[in-house]
Amino acid sequence: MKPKNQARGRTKDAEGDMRRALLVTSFLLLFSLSNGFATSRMLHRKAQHGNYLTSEELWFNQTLDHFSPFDHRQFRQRYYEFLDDFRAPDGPIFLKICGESSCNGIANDYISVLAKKFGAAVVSLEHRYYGKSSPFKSHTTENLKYLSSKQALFDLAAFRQYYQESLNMKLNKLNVENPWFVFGISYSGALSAWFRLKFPHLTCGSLASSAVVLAVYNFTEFDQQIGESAGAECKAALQETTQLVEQRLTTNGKALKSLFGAAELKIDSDFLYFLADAAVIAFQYGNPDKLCSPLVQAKKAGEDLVEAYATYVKEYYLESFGVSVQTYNQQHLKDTAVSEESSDRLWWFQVCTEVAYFQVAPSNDSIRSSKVDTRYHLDLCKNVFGQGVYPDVDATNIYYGGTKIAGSKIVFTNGSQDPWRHASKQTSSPDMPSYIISCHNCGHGTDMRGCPQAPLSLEGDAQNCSSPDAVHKVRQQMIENIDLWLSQCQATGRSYM
Ligand SMILES: *[C@@H]1O[C@H](CO)[C@@H](O)[C@H](O)[C@H]1NC(C)=O
Ligand SMILES: *[C@@H]1O[C@H](CO)[C@@H](O)[C@H](O)[C@H]1NC(C)=O
Ligand SMILES: *[C@@H]1O[C@H](CO)[C@@H](O)[C@H](O)[C@H]1NC(C)=O
Ligand SMILES: *[C@@H]1O[C@H](CO)[C@@H](O)[C@H](O)[C@H]1NC(C)=O
Ligand SMILES: CC(=O)N[C@H]1CO[C@H](CO)[C@@H](O)[C@@H]1O
Repeated sequence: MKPKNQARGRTKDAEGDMRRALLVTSFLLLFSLSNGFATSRMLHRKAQHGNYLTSEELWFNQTLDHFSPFDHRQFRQRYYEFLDDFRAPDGPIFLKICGESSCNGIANDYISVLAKKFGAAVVSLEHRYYGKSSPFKSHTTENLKYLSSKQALFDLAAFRQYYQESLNMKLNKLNVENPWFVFGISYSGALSAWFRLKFPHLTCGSLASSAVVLAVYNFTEFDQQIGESAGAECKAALQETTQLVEQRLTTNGKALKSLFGAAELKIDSDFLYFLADAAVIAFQYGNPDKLCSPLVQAKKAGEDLVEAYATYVKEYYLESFGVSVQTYNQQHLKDTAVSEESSDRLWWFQVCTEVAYFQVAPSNDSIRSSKVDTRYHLDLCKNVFGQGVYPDVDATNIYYGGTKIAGSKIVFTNGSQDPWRHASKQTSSPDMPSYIISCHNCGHGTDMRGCPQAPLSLEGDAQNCSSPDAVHKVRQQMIENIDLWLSQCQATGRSYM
């Protein structure tokens, strides 16, 4: 039985989604990245064909507040299903978790290779509030009170039950369960690990790719990793650029902001944060040379570093990568209208309440301006959401365990150049193997997305990673773990209810 209320989805750009998601990410993380991307022309130059396995929207009635015994309100939550490779009736079901951005389909990354290999169905649920899955007509702070990872995990559990039941009806089978496996990258990677932790009876295992499972208040390792990923020469050029920018900001800030196409950023620290993020993205998404080559060259030629950086920011970050400057504008973040650009505000709300990951400048040797500090982030939270909104990272880490997560059957992966990896699980433990993929352009979610990640590599093709072998080796481990855990799940002959 197909759920009702199907509507045809607009075909959108999977790369744009990715960008939207993670950036935000960078401001979160992540990726799968951030905003303004409704207009992300960039990646559109490339043929869009094949970027999604499906973008046909389906709808599910979801409970608004899973933790109230009195409130029975519901909202419509969007999801997708891809059954081309499904080995009916008892093949596995891969739940690919969508994170902090509009989820416009099931992106054609490495999941499609895995689905073929395992004869799996792939389903994907949009995260509450993002994209078309908002319970409210406006995103006032009051209305955001049901936006949390805890509610989102419960959404996934409820959806998983619903989908299994409707599949059983469709296939005319009773009380039998397919083996499920959850996947996610970045914040959704954390959700993937947490889902297995909190609902172990609902999934055979989890892939937690570049999963930011540790809520961090002052995330200084983030900037430090950028320095390491950049290497000595590029790092020095980036630091010199920051110094020059800080000087010019005091003498002629207006002209400086215009040079970067960012005149709308009235708050200096918003501008400095924007400039920091623009550099981050090169390492996070596997294009380090796009930033470092011109900058190091300019330095050697005695050219103006600020000019060289502005060219990178405009041509690569804004134009090609497709980020919109307003992502960094607190005025925009205060906008409570519901639209695709809401992701910025929504992710900041999660940052300001649950996970922080404040990307503050380390006290020594930082790349970013020291003005991007703890106070900047706290002021932003207060300005955008009101007094009293701050991230209780301790509560979050008590709830999930941080890097001491007491889960099982979770694969953690991280990319060597990815600044986010310091919020991921660092070491292997019994039943929770952790792998690092090391190469010059291995970044966020490289195991699932290959490199570089902008433009998108179809099926997560790893041929353009500086060491495709490093990626292949980790993928082989992933496949072995998925295979083992699925078979253990089937062996126990789970039957339903
Ligand atoms: C969701 O709820 C609406 C309103 O109650 C109802 O019309 C619709 O059939 C429900 N959809 C599904 C898939 O159950
Ligand atoms: C974060 O950094 C700020 C500024 O350096 C400091 O005041 C605060 O104590 C730090 N907080 C934590 C939890 O490390
Ligand atoms: C500051 O960073 C520099 C360069 O990495 C290093 O040589 C120096 O020891 C650091 N100083 C402190 C106080 O950590
Ligand atoms: C790898 O890089 C080459 C040269 O830039 C490009 O033509 C090709 O499309 C890239 N392949 C993938 C899978 O991204
Ligand atoms: C920074 C980080 O998370 N690194 C870890 C990635 O995974 C490998 C394999 O477990 C660890 O050795 C690294 O410490």
